[in-house]
Amino acid sequence: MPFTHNRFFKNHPRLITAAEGAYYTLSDGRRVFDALSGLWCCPLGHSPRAIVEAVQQQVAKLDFSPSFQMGHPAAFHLAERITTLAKREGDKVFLVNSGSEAVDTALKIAVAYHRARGEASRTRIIGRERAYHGVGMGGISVGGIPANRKMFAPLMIPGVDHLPHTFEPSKMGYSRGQPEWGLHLADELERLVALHDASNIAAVIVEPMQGSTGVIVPPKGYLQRLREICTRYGILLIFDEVITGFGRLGTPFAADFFAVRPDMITFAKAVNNAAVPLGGVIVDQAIHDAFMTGPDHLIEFFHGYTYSGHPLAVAAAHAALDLLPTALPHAASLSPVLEDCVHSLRGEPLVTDIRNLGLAAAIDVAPVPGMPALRAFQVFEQALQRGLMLRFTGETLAMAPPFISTIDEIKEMTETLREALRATAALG
Ligand code: PXG
Repeated sequence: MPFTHNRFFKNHPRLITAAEGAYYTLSDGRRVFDALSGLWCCPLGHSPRAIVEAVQQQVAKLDFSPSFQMGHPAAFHLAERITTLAKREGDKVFLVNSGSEAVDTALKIAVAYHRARGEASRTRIIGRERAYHGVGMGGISVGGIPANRKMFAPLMIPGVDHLPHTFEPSKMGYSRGQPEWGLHLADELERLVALHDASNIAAVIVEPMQGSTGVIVPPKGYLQRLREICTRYGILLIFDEVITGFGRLGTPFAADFFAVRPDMITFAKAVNNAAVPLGGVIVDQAIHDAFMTGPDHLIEFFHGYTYSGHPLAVAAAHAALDLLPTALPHAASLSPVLEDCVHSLRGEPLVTDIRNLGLAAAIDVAPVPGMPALRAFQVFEQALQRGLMLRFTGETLAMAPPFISTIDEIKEMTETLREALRATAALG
């Protein structure tokens, strides 16, 4: 099983049998609130009728269509809708099937772009500590989660550096929204440029808000500073928006929220509410155009997947994009509710930090001495028993409720978490 304690799971199986709206049904019949929208996947709630019908109709009409040297109209239309939503008319979209594929695709585009322009020495990629960019060879190389890297060290791509992460609890504890402290950490990019010379650096990739590692919110001005430095040295800036894309911060993309224009945006998950696997990369028009050289009967970019632009995934995305204009303002209006709710947990037993941005929040708990990662797991178990499915990772509990949640559901989620924290503390 992916990222799972397999032996524990076999002895304590937790099986989901159905889902509707903001709730899962477990195999014992209990309904639980889906506090992480799947794995940040289903902001529109589970099985919205319009998405179900779109996929049903599509499988009957065109179940699969090859995307090598052929195409289907809905995929091109989707690319246009996505670039319009991102206010990036003229940009291009490369469709894939997951966030990991989107990241590896973006890294390949970055290196190939510089080469196509005659700057073949620009090969180094800069990621960030604590980053999660999926599990492809590129993604783990630029990623910064030690456990995801250490077993695979010999397989990683060469020439990767990491910026420091921006989480410093002593400077930003219990911050609401963006922390005031930490802008200077963006200047570490200047040091890497000085060390390697810009002529050797292809791209910087960051999650605008770090998700998987526990909702690390960028300091004020940090992403703008990264943009300035990248622009100054001709380095491409890639935002990995697999979690933030399609509304999680209350804007279509995090790029809108922070008013920063990256050169590429990777996305997946919420693009089609995860009904069928789909991901992609938004690529600046100028990057695309740099590939368009040579005889026009030849392939310009030797990359792609059998299922790129799969008709079912594309149909689900069109239906999801139809629903987004209503869901997005609701998500934005729930953000302050979530902020107030989660910060009301300050002072509860075990809690060491709370942070939030958009419709996402995280709570850190004090570790069980000598047993890393056990405490959050205990809280997760206590919450699950009480009808709430959180996400736990390390000493962090994360929440990213569906956009369709009600204010009462956000409040109830918080109170259940409060009970779970108290019950966990009582375990000793
Ligand atoms: N980039 C980012 C920023 C992600 O968050 C990926 C790439 C990889 O996507 P795929 O589709 O290949 O899994 C992700 C995935 C969590 C959690 O608990 C987050 C992810 C996946 C599973 C759990 O935060 N993000």
